[in-house]
Amino acid sequence: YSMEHDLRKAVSYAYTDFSMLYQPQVDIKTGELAGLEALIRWHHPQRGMISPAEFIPVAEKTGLILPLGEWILKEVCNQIITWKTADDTSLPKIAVNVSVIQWQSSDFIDRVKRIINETGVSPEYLEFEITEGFMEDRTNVSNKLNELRKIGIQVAIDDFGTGYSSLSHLKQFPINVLKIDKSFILQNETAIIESICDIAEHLKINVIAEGIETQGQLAFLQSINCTYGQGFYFERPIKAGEFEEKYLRRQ
Ligand code: G
Ligand code: G
Ligand code: MN
Ligand code: NA
Repeated sequence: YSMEHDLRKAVSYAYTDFSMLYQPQVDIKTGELAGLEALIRWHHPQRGMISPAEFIPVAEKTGLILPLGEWILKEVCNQIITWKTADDTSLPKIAVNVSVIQWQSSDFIDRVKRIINETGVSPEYLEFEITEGFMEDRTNVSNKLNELRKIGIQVAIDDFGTGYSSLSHLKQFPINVLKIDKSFILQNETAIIESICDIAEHLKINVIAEGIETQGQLAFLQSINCTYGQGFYFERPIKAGEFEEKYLRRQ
């Protein structure tokens, strides 16, 4: 069995073995829905569900992340349009994970613009989550971020605190959200969490704490006025239909 071979096949067979799940992000003070993160799943015909933690690195190594990443973005854009048609009032923004390999491809912005035009989605519903590695190659980082801002797409730094990022970049670049890596919340690294929240507040960047699993973790985040949260304590990643039933107002 070769994951690369099967992934190539799954991409060439019209992506039918992939699906997107959606995990709510909430306002920590009120518990209100503030956003969603789109997360891919692969249902392998023989091996069952394979985690993106396993297959995304293979997709990145082989370049398959480029067509797969386009499929993901189209899928989310079409989902936004479906949801907006059903309920125009309670749909929050949706965060899409963008691989550093996608980000670094020279036509990344063109691909994004094309998908937005083809689907007709309102770009203000979109947020891109990119890990800190995207700042490592400094060429065009500002240009690309400014292009996204012009289009109206927000940018979040994913897994913040685990990788390369100079604090001066946070001030220099137009970044909307820091997502505190879930390892800090899961291990109750209170000093680190509080420091990241302070930096974000001073720089006027929103912050989301990931990996909230317990009432104790939530209480700590409330006590330091952390604004947004995401984690199994609130909701697991769920199917589009379940999100609709639980969270969207019906007309
Ligand atoms: O959803 P889960 O916790 O299993 O995700 C595991 C890893 O896969 C995380 O690092 C997450 O960012 C990544 N991942 C999940 N969905 C996507 C996606 O749609 N695109 C990319 N590039 N990465 C994803
Ligand atoms: O790397 P990224 O932050 O995109 O990864 C998101 C992943 O984190 C998703 O695959 C999701 O399944 C997982 N996740 C979301 N909430 C929790 C949580 O409360 N605890 C743990 N352990 N994982 C979580
Ligand atoms: Mn993410
Ligand atoms: Na993260």
